[in-house]
Amino acid sequence: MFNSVEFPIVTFASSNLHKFTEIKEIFIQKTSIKLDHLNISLLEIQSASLEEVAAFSLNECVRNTDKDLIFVEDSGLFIDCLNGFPGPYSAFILNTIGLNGILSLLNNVPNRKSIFQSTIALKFQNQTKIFTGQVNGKIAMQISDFGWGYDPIFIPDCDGKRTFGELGDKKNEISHRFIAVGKLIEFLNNQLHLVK
Ligand code: ITT
Repeated sequence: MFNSVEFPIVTFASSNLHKFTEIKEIFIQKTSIKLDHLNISLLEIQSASLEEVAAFSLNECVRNTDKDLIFVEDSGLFIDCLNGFPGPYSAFILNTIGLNGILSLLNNVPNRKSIFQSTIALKFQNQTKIFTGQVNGKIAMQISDFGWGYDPIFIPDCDGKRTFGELGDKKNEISHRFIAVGKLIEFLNNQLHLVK
């Protein structure tokens, strides 16, 4: 469909530059599709489902742009002993009680299991396609020095010792986002008849 000089461009709409940087890196590794960034504060509904939040944000975004290929991503940290809280409210909770507040809620709690989820909603030929990625892990006992957002307190099970922040660049090879973006790229490569 596209020749070597005319590659499609897909737009990622988000106010979060860290997310764009990570996604861009994955695109460079896995596809010839170009990634563009639309820096925009997304309208988010209150819902227990990241899929619903992402699909709503995407539709709002599409109404306000003229991009054909556009996606958004909604992430959430689901803590087992808090019945999945903060989940879809992760951004609000980080901005209010912060990482110290989360650790206080887990004071003396032995069950620190949690899941980091990434949910992507893509507009493709007037349809909404959803791609998700999840990583199991646990909440650290203290805040580590590195990383952004929840990275300093989330320890993925596949490492078991270091937080996402302490893993540095390796985070982006194993993260919830890496899994979801991989599924998105596989879909786009197939639909657009591209191979890396
Ligand atoms: P947009 O909605 O504009 O894309 P956002 O920062 O609000 O940006 P989310 O709602 O998806 O993004 O993120 C929920 C919260 O989780 C927010 O506070 C992020 O900083 C944090 N977060 C998301 N992905 C993360 C990751 O990979 N590592 C650490 N924290 C993350």
